[in-house]
Amino acid sequence: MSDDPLAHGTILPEPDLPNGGELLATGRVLARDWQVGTCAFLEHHGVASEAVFKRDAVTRGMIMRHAQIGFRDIEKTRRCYHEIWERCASAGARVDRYGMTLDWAMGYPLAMRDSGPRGTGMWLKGAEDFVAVTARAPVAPHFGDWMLGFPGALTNTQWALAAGSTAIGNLGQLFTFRLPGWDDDIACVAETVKALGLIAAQPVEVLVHANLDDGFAATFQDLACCLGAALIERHIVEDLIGAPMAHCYGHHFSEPVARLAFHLALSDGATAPGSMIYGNTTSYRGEPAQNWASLASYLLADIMGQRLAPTGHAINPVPITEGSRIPDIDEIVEAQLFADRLIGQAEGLAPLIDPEPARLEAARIVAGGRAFRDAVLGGLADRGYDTTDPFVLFLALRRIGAARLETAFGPGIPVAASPVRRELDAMAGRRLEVVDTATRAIIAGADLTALIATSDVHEHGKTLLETMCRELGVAVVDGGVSVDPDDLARRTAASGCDLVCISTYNGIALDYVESFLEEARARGVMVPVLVGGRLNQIPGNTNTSLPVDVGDALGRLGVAVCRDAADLVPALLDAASGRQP
Ligand code: B12
Repeated sequence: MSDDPLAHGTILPEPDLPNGGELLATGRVLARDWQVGTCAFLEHHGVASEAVFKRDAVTRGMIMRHAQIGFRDIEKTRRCYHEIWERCASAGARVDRYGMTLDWAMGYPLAMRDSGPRGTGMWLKGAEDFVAVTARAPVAPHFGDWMLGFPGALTNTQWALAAGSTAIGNLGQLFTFRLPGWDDDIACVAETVKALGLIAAQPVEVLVHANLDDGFAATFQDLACCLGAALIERHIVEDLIGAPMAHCYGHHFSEPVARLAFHLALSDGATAPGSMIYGNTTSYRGEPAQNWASLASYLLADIMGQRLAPTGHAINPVPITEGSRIPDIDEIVEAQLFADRLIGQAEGLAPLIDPEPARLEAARIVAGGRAFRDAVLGGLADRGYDTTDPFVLFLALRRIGAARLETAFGPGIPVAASPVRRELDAMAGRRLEVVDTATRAIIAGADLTALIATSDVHEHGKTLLETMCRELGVAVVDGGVSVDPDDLARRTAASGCDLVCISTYNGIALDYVESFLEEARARGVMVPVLVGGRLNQIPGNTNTSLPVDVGDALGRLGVAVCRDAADLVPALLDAASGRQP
């Protein structure tokens, strides 16, 4: 066995993995029966695909606009597909594309969808359901979440194509997302490669979308590695598979210079055209009025970016309520009208802005990104991976993960530090500076161990708690990301930890904690449990689209309900005091 943690035999030990070429061929054959159908957008604008529309928009100096929709209630989604477009139009504004938020249940193979867990999104049962939505208004349908990257990838892609969708994703999720209870990553990648074969064989251009922030970009420490990841995806999709690649970024890009710099870097050969620029949703914490300022700040950077280097990306005015729950129709319209006015006003503001610092940072990101791409592809080839096979590359990258890729192939000396890491360190610092010396001494002296885990892909809360624990002299056991409740109970029992911290965001807080406690009790685990994040859930047996807070119910289960990371400190103090002789 090799000492190299990235050795081929360590990362891909299975003797009979599927062959990428054969998977692509399986997908291509399906293009005889499954081709891009029509939808109100393609008909109204008389274009063959959204890519054509995007290039035309660039030529005309028009900035596209994106809105994210997808309620659990399909009728409501159909209604809003038309209503948002109509209300924007009657106020003289446009909405050009909708990102459709599918429920995670749709990521499972067809046969498992009825019995699997449900999230907060929309669930379409077949091609006719897709068509019934996209026929409602001349807005380009983009199907991204829970499509590519999951065992249901091929089925969902067939249905989306039939409904006239010419932007399909979300390749970013292939690298990081995990369906609850689903451990077969080979099926996730194999079905995705088949779907990409089908997309590449379409008679019109179908953009393969990847949201970088859904993938490795959220956890890389350096923006050069984020760009490098985009370049690697582009190489696999365009050079190896033959489909056009379109990138999206934005959730985590809070600093205007870094945001604009990343856009300029991406426009230098990584994506053309781009899908959309996501809203800087991590900046939505606080009162509504404060969040409006965040909306204006990131939109302005994105509008300037499209003026300086038009890429066809649609800008995305995310409603300010997004920080606390799924936004409703009125709020989506409000945000669109805000963006429309801002685009007009940005004309007058442009001369006040000096893009030079962003250009300089972009040049560093481009050089660092290309070096990272070459180091990753070269490093894998040297280790005997077949880097001409998309299946091998996707599976290897997913299994290696962001942290190990960055350590092995990253720049070493930072090129452009990622804003996420800096923000999390600052959040930890603010909470720790008020902890007095006596408290610190008690906690540090108690030799505590905390096991920290997440129920889903959101891992910033976990990183924040880990940073705080280390600063306070508490040992950390990694309980995992997107870990199932039974696995978490097993890890807790094995770890001998003094307390468990669960960070959960996907609207399943109550179900998740109940199952965890049941599994933990069965294993005789009796340690304090802290739960934080987004503590809500859609009420069972209803078709309501909005989750409700379940803090009280969680409290009744006997766990510590934490609304802030600062709640960690008294819990550690209790655990430490319990340990005092
Ligand atoms: C960043 C983000 C993402 C990133 C995550 C990147 C990553 N690798 O971590 C990406 C883009 C990948 C993402 C994906 C999704 N997201 Co998201 N995301 C967010 C966002 C913008 C920020 C959350 C965050 O990390 N905040 C940073 C942390 C540090 O701060 P905080 O959340 O305020 O937490 C504080 C406390 O709660 C505490 N804390 C947190 N956990 C714990 C635990 C303990 C024990 C303690 C003591 C304290 C504590 O620490 C913080 C400081 O006090 C929120 C919206 C928002 N503005 O909050 C949506 C949000 C959480 N996401 C949401 C959703 C729906 C999703 C998706 C399901 C969407 C989809 N694509 O289908 C996917 C998840 C898919 C999956 N596989 O699970 C919803 C959840 C809806 C709900 N439950 O009501 C939100 C609220 C957005 C929304 N309104 O729709 N997301």
